[in-house]
Amino acid sequence: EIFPGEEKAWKDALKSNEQQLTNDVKDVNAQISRHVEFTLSRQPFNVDELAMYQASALSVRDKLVHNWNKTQTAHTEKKVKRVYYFSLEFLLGRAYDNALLNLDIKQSYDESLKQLGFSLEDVLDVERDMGLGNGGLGRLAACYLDSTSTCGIPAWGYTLRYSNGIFKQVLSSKGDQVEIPDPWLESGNPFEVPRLDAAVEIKLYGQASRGENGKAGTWTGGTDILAVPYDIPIPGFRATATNTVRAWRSRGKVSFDLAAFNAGAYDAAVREAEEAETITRVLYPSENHEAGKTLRLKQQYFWTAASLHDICRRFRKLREPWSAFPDYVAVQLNDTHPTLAIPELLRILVDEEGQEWDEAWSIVRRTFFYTCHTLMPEALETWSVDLVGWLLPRHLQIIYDINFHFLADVERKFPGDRARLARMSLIEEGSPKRVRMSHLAVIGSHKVNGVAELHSELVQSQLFPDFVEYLGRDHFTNVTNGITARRWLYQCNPALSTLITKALGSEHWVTHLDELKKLQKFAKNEAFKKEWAAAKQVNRNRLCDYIESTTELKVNRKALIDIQVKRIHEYKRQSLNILGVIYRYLQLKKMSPEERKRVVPRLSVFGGKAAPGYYMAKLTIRLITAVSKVLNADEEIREFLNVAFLADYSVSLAEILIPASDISEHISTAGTEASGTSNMKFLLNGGLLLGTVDGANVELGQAAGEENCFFFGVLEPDVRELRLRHQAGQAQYPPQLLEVVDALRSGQFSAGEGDLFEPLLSTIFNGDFYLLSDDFLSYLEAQKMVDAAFVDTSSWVEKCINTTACMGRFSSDRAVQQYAEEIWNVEPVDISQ
Ligand code: B1N
Repeated sequence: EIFPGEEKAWKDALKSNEQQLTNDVKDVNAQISRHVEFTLSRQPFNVDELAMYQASALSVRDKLVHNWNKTQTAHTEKKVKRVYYFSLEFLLGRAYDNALLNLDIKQSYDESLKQLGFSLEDVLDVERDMGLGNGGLGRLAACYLDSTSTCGIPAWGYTLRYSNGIFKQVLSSKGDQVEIPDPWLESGNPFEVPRLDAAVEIKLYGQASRGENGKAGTWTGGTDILAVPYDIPIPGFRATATNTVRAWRSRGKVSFDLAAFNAGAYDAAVREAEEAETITRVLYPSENHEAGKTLRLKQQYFWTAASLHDICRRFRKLREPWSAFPDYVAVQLNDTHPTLAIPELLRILVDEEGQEWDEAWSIVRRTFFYTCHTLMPEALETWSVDLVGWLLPRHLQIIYDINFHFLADVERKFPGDRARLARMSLIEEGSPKRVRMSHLAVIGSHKVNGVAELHSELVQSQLFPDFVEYLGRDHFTNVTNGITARRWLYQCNPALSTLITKALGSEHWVTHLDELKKLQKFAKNEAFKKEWAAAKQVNRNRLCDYIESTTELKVNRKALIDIQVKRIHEYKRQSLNILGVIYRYLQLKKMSPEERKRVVPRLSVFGGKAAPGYYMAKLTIRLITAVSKVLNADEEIREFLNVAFLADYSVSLAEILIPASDISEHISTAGTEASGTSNMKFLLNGGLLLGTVDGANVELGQAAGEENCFFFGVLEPDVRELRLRHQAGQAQYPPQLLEVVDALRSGQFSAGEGDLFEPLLSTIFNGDFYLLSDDFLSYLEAQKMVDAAFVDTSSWVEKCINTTACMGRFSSDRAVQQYAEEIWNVEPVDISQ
């Protein structure tokens, strides 16, 4: 039975709801005012910008919900295979503008808000970013969900609903990073729907027992915590298909302990509930670095267990045998963070569903897929065996059992190779013993992929060579990352999008990014080039306005805009960039006013957060802000060279920065940046690349043509040798670098405090692990080429057009379709209107 009660009554009522969703301005006015009056319970005189944001966003949500219900009904009726993207981070940014554009109702809302006395632009600006991520890994998850909806692939994102997302970054008067909490839910979130009825209980601690020879074990006692799902709709572009990000919130199971409460111990009564809620209180603010905190492991289990519970409940409704589970379910593990899903699904199958071990293990291995996002040793997760055993006693037994079977099999294939067994074991021997999550993810998955061609090669040769031998090459593959052109061109860059649409004759390119290729034939068209440059100037002005309104800087609007925005990390080498800026400054100081006039003016923009405990990253921010202050105070120089450090880099700020760049810097030490994704965004928006031969830069260069990029630096195969040379004290330091170091040591950039930056400089002279000294000269050389190329405006614009034209491959639509075909075996579904 679909309808309780009278079918006709339901159908008439639903029909009338649907009729109320029209997009004429008059109807939109009515929809918004209904939310003002009934949802917010306010009157027109009492509507401020926040209230207008809430009411109008809720009216947009109504339209999303309508498509959402249709999508879920179609998926259920057609019994389709779904993909579940498990990611501890979803860096969604803002939802409102994106929804307006995807639903093609922005004009109606613009006009409606005008009539109701508001500016849409200001109302859009009220929305807080959903900052549920640190950087590239979390934003990638957001782009992928966008693409699954647009491409009609049935998908769910599973994550945690942190009540505090990534911290807000402000700068102290000295120019140091200060972290401020981000209670983004303070004034509610109109784009989420709580599903209190779908809450599940998650156990921690307790006692476990193994079953007899591979039969069901038990897990009893412990503490039960409630996981409550909050759903966020992810609309496709001009499509009905609307997928879901389901974010779990932890709650105490009983709101307080009645016995303790009656005994007058109020604080004790609420403590347990408080502790439960702590699990989703905050996002861990480090990227590419694992702190190994107990709360983080609790987060990982809480999230994966709740998500699997949900998936299994959905599967049971199909009344299919468990052997069919992988025909309906593909789970993508976004890095090793959700690896506990592997022993958890085994536990469900063996302990709760009575499956035999071998059958259960086979189901698990056909269900999971693992994406590796890094090579950095400090980012590879291991958890102490004692901690896992204390928090998840049954899972530790299961991990040991997996390891037992696994090592026996390795021994069969490579008899007598004890060193190999030790290298491959799921358990790292030592005190304490530790569980290697990446090994568990590799053997518990059907396929393992890296995120760019170079990275996927290194995953096989550096990280998992033993596993390539054991499992075969086919177990490993590459899917180069991608970005959504909806947010990262259509939405963030209206000036350029309008021009592209005009040139190509339609908006078809927004969902078929390969069509940008057709821009090539305009690359020599003078009128088109003029319009292209004008669009860029609109975006440069927007950024300059932003800089002048948020900092004390006065900027030269004709300057070449050079941007490096990403997490602050030694391997990303913001320090190389700022040392290069200092070198440029020192040269400018030596020039006569006449000579200076021949120099291409430069505005260097930095942005990015440092993990709160990462000393060297924070010192790098201090160095950048210190240089900025000196340059801005230097009246002789500042029109030729200025530096801006923009506080609180975020998705929304990226939307202003990315369209404005002339060049952007992606200058990691070769072999350290897995892919990078902002590199793709900058090039898509008609900026050129200044980069090392690393991550996706390699493929971007192949696509755009090397003549349109500025590459420099040592190559990955040479890195090991160079590091050894540094360790042996045989390194050479170029005089240009020493000149910069001397200036820093003189205190010129630190009010006479000559040793302020010494810890940073000393890394260069002690091992220089990230090879700054080896790359400094070629970096300066590349910057010289940039200046030379920029002088020839006409050929510069041509390079930009040709670059944008070649970015089709870097669409996240291509990436998710590749995952769907080559990895998940999931097909797109047509959601009829
Ligand atoms: O993932 C991005 C890549 O484009 C970047 O190159 C890569 O650095 C980034 C632990 C990470 N790798 N690992 C992380 C994030 C949070 C955390 O707690 C590791 N982030 C990346 C998308 O593939």
